[in-house]
Amino acid sequence: MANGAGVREQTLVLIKPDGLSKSLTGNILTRLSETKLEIAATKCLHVSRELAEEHYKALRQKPFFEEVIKYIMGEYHPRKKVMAMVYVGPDAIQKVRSVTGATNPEEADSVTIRGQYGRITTKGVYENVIHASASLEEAEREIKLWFQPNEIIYDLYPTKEIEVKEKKRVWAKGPNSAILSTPKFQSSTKKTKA
Ligand code: IDP
Ligand code: MG
Repeated sequence: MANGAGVREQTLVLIKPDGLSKSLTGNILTRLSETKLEIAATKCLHVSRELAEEHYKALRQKPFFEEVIKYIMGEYHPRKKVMAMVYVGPDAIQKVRSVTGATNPEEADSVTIRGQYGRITTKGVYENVIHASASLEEAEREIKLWFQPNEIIYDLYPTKEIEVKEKKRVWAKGPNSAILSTPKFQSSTKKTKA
């Protein structure tokens, strides 16, 4: 559970494909900025079936599971992607959940993000434009699922170093952003005051 006592927490936020397709990114970020929390990581990505099923594995037995998987993969929307973010700060989980609103957009308070922008489709999917972690445990699992340690500006959870031999795609010409994931960058961020 979230501790709700002003303790620093982190939470995963996803702007779902309906939010991106309806060009609501700015509106949603503005609403989230009311929390005064800090963004510690952000990226856009296509969601694979594997990632979608792992993210929603607690819902595997639900009758709407397949629809929710297709929804988060972008199969119902022209912008087949998700914007993933990590928000950090006091009571982050509860603060983001409260501005997000209830799961069912018809039941969500009309001043919340889901109440303002969500809808239920004719197929019965709750298209509620945003995901937010519901507990400390869920936040840890989800942040580790959606982000690598080097993609987050703070060391939120313990890490270890492993040797990997991998083929990597880099820019064909010009400066190489591979420098961003070198240990030098990491150690300089460790010194950053949170
Ligand atoms: P949450 O997103 O508020 O944490 P969860 O129960 O974790 O709610 O459900 C994950 C997502 O699955 C919801 O955001 C919504 O898109 C979808 N969903 C949940 N319950 C239903 C339902 O009863 N019918 C249709 N879709 C649902
Ligand atoms: Mg949930």
